[in-house]
Amino acid sequence: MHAPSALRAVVFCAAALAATLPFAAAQPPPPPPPAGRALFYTEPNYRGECLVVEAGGSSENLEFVRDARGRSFNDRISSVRFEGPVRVAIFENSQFRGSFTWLNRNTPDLSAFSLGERSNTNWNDAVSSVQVDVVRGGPGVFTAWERRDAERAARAAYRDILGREPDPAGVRFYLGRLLDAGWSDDQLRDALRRSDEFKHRDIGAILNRVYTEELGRPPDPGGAAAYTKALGRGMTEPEFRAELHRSKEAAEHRARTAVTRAYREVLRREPDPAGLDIYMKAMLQKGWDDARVRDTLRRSDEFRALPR
Ligand SMILES: [Ca+2]
Repeated sequence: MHAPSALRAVVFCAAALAATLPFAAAQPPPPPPPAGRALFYTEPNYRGECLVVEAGGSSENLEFVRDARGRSFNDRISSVRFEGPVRVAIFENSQFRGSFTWLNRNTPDLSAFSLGERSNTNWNDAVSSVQVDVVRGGPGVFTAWERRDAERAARAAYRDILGREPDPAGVRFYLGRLLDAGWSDDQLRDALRRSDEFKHRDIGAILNRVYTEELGRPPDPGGAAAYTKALGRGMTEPEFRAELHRSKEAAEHRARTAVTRAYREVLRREPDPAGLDIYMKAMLQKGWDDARVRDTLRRSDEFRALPR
């Protein structure tokens, strides 16, 4: 039995156990044996019909993958067994769309995993497409978390990726993924980047907020276009902020803001252009900090002449 070429990575358990598929002499030699595979079963505890997906393989629509009796595997998977260093991503819809979750080890009953953050349904009989990844560094992909560390990781990931503190439902959901599915910190962050909230961020508002805070001005058309694209591709707000923060313009904005504040506090006036220029240069080129600017202003004749 030959699998169609688009589904080469997908074979049924029975076929996997059979002798190697015959190859005609003219064909290139078969690829080296894969690093591992995942076995998807239609019943809990690795029973029922079984579908094998080799490491590095995927199936984008289980509707078209049939068991030995000709029934589709779509929305029928109930347990998943691992062989070798692989991890599995399961998706609610075909084409790797809809809710998704990582599985890092044998999963005897998918009904233990809720489908989404605010969903009452679970993953049993819901899987429509799958990916099986090779895991570098061998087995041990399941991360065993201390509860407190997991909570800390979830909060940090929320702040870094979504730019906010997590809500109770979000903490509960992702804490479950870390503790029960053994997600790594990277997998958690990847999942947050794939979340609806992240995908539907108000990119215009992020642009305006970060430009104003880092550069003290609205975005120019060129910068807006470039960063709209980068944010659309998954750049987080903190990553964007860090990038602007490193720019020469941001350093100048910080120095101008610091000198202006020092003038207002010490001399009770706005800086004149010459003074602003001198102290900005001192900060940018000689590494002066705010305190040194203030001290120097306090030693000026102008400060001594101020009424007490
Ligand atoms: Ca489905």
